[in-house]
Amino acid sequence: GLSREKLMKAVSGQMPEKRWKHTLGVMEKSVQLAEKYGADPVKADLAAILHDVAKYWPVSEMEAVIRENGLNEELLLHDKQLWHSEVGAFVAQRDYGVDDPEIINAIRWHTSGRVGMSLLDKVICLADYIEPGRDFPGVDHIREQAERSLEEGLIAGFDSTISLLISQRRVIYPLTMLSRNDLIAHL
Ligand code: DGI
Ligand code: FE
Ligand code: FE
Ligand code: FE
Repeated sequence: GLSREKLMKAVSGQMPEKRWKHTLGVMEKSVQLAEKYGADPVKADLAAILHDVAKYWPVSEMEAVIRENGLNEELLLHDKQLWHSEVGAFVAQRDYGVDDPEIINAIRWHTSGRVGMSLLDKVICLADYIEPGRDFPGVDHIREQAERSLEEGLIAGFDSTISLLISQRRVIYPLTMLSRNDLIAHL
C-alpha cells in the first residue's frame, strides 16, 4: 500500500478541514484505547485514518458503489448517514490497498457496530464517539465509561445515539440496536 504520509494526504483531500481534524482526533484516541485495552495500535491508526474517507462523497456515488460491487444494499433503505462506513471499507481496499480484514471490518462497522464486535471494531467505534474534538451533550459520560471498559464506553455511546434518534423521531437501524444489546448481554 501507500506510505502513511501519502495515505493521510489522499484522505485529507477528500474532506473539509473540520472532518480531517476529527480524523486526527480519532487517530489519537484510537491509538490510546488500543494501548489501554490491548489492541494493535498500528492497525487502529490505519483504520482511523480511513474510517470516514467516504463521508463527503456524493450520495449518488455512494449508492453506485454499493450497487455495483455487491455491497449491502439493505443500507439503501436506511439513513444515508449509514452508507459511508460500508463504502469506506470498500474504498480502503480498492483504492488504498488495505488488505487486512481486521482493519476493513473496523471501518465497515464503525457507525452501527455489529453483533460480536472485534477488539479493533470496538476501539475505532468508541474513539469515533470520544475523540478530543467531540463536543455533544453526554460525551463526557461516554468518556467516563470508556475509562471503565471498551464495552461500557460503547454501551453509553450507542445509548446516546439511540436516544438522540428517538428524540428526533428518526428510524433506528436495527443493527445499531442489536450491537447495543449484544454488548449488554455479554457484560
Ligand atoms: O461519521 P461520524 O459523524 O464521525 O460518526 P458515525 O460514523 O458514527 O456516524 C454518525 C451518524 O450516523 C449520525 O448522524 C447518526 C447516524 N446514525 C448512527 N446510527 C444510526 C444513525 N442514523 C440512523 N438513522 N439510525 C441509526 O441506527
Ligand atoms: Fe463515520
Ligand atoms: Fe460512530
Ligand atoms: Fe468519524
